[in-house]
Amino acid sequence: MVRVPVIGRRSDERAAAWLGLALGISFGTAFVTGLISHFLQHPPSWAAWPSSPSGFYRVTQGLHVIGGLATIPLLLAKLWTVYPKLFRWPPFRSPAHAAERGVMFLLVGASLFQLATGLFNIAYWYPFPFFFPDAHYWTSYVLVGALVVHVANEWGKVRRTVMTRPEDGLSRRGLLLTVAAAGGAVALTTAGETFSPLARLALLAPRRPGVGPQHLPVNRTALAAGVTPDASWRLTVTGRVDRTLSLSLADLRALPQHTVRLPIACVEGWSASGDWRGVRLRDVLRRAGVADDARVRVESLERGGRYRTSRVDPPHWQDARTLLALGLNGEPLAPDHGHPCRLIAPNRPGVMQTKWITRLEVW
Ligand code: HEM
Ligand SMILES: Nc1nc2c(c(=O)[nH]1)N[C@H]1C(S)=C(S)[C@@H](COP(=O)(O)O)O[C@H]1N2
Ligand SMILES: [Mo]
Repeated sequence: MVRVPVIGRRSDERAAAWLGLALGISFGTAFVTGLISHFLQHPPSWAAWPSSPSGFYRVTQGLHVIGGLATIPLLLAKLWTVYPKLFRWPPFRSPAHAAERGVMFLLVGASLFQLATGLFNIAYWYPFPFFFPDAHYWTSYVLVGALVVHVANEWGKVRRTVMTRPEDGLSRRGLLLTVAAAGGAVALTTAGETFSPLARLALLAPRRPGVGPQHLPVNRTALAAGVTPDASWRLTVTGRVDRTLSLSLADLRALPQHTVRLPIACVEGWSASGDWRGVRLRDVLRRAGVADDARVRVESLERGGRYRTSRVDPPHWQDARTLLALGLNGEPLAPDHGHPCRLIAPNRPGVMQTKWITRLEVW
């Protein structure tokens, strides 16, 4: 018979309890920030998000991705301290024990799945056959459901641990310090993807502020999107309007121009600010004569692609900072940033800052 290694040493249990507490806080934060990201992109039809504070999504999604990455060492350490329990024999002693283990397997599986798919996604590696956001979204409910049951079961142990002094604190402290240092190192070498003072340390970040055409990263280039705008380009405004508009680039340039400093805040956690120059979206919509409660769909020249359109609700199109940008950082917009015309609005995920706009459909 295979002997299971001795487990349940007090120091291991204490380490597992502290790690569990940290993981609970981190997963809770990831769940909340993840849901914010989901509902910013898919608001219910009766709701609209505010456009302020302008950097809100930049912070929540930065926290989501950087916090999630920093959690990987914690999860690995937690599994290391408890793994003999996962393979204990017999697998079930009673129906209650079977249920408890079922929850454990869901919890471990969902945790590994979330951290692994999240990591692959921001690394632009898609080895899985499913659509990442859908799988990641639904698994987060499984994870949090299992987590709530697990915490209810283990809460007594955690409280005892946190409230009492260790008998053999040294080995536990060593493990916890190592894990904290590893998590901190991950955070420090990725946080610069959104927090520019740390940009030079962002060795592990796939995108960095300041790196790219016009000092801004690009996710999808004009070439990749198959977009080649020419002189015949026009912006049309149609739908629930008093007057249909068809504007050339020269027409747009003849309207009042404004400059705003706003970030692109990608769902993948990176973000970078630019000085955008262009026409206020509300100025164009008012010219067409739209109602105050109007909603707008902006449409790109891009033929396919998931992000060729996005919805703009009243709080965003009425905001003076929301531009149809024609320029960036003192130059005309580069093709990769959406020339001739792209949307830039405060508090909005990067995927909704539509590039190469050619049509505004009002309803
Ligand atoms: C290494 C850790 C993680 C990374 C790198 C990561 C990364 C990401 C990314 C890149 C997105 C944006 C998806 C998109 O809209 O294209 C996202 C969304 C999301 N994440 Fe995570 N994540 C991690 C961990 C977690 C965890 C632990 C949870 C749950 C407890 C979670 C829940 C969510 C939810 C609910 C969304 C919204 C999905 C949607 O828009 O439908 N994530 N995550
Ligand atoms: N038409 C179109 N617009 C788009 C995209 C796209 O694929 N197609 N990508 C979006 C994403 S994911 C991001 S993060 C921002 C990036 O803007 P940038 O390339 O100017 O930095 O553009 C958004 N606008
Ligand atoms: Mo993005």
